[in-house]
Amino acid sequence: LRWLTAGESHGPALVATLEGLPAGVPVTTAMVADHLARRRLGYGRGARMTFERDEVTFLGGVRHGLTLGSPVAVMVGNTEWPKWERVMAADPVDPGILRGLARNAPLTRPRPGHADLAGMQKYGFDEARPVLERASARETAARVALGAVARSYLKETTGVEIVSHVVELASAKAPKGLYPTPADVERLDADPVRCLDADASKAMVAEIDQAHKDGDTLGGVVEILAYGVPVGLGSHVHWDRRLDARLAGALMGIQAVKGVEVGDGFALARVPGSEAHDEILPTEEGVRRASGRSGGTEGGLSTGELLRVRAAMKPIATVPRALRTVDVSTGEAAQAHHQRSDVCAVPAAGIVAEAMVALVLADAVAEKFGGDSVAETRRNVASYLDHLTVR
Ligand code: EPS
Repeated sequence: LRWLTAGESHGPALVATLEGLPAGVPVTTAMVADHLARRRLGYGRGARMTFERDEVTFLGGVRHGLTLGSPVAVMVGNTEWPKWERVMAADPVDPGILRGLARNAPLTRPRPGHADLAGMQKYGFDEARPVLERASARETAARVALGAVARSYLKETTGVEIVSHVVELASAKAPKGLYPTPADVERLDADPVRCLDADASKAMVAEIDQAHKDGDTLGGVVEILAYGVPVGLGSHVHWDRRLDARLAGALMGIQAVKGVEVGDGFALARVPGSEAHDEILPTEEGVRRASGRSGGTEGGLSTGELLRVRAAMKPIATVPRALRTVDVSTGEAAQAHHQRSDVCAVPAAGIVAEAMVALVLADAVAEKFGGDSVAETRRNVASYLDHLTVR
């Protein structure tokens, strides 16, 4: 599969294309809108989440609810666009008009932790607007739109289902070993922080309330679980084919993510080998692992066990209690610019992470099983599973 997104945070729309899916994948506007709505949930998001809507339009690749095998193109409109149509116009605008617009004031006080400063230096801008427009996590709406398509493909061809939950938010933690299943998704989405444990959820909400009062922002950790992943996605034969490497790269590519773990990740580095691996047992259902420490990958291959990955998101860089910076127009010490911001976007990051995992798994499924129609892919999956040398 190949996929790309384009679009700025306050531009007219985000667009995304996905190439390489077979024909016959069920896809509807409503399906994508549902996932986009899930991404907007979560306690601690800023004002924009309440008044902006994500408007979904398929521009290609889908007919009467099914993919055609041609590239899928989807557009997510920014309903905020009318307020920005001159500031973000594609065509030149009279500088006199631009000067009079408060929204167009040059952003010369880059935020520590954001792409602002390094982006200005790299691309040769003297203010941060041209950088932050694309660095913004608004772009994740486009990924979630494609993720919705990828998960439908996964479900149809392999039965894979993806769930995410918030396991840490600042210092509040969900109990260890809590693995929500697809049956828990409704409950998770109804929770303000997408955490299944009621006490932990309350503690997380309290953290956000406190940070809000303090003019601060918070990060956290999300865990993504993929059920029904067949054995043998990815490969041990080359570094860039390893499924865990592909998942880590995809999750690290989410704005503000600073750490990724597969399975028990860093904790495995602290225990002896006898406590780090998942022993292999003969069972009535065939060979199974006795535990899930590896997170469902060994040697860069999926094992057929529960796939489990985590992503750690740092606190949002737009801190209301602004951090120290330099005004690049004067070279003087200053406070970073701040307009409005989310206190915490960790619950939304979980939805984005689901989309990234879906896209990586869809890519690995397409590579392993091929097929130009869903029916053909299914036959290939069934034949492979029927002929496994070890079961
Ligand atoms: C974002 C900053 C905020 C968020 C935005 C991501 O936007 P604004 O600066 O316009 O208030 O609302 O997220 C979205 C719009 C979205 O749909 O997720 C940032 O700097 O990353």
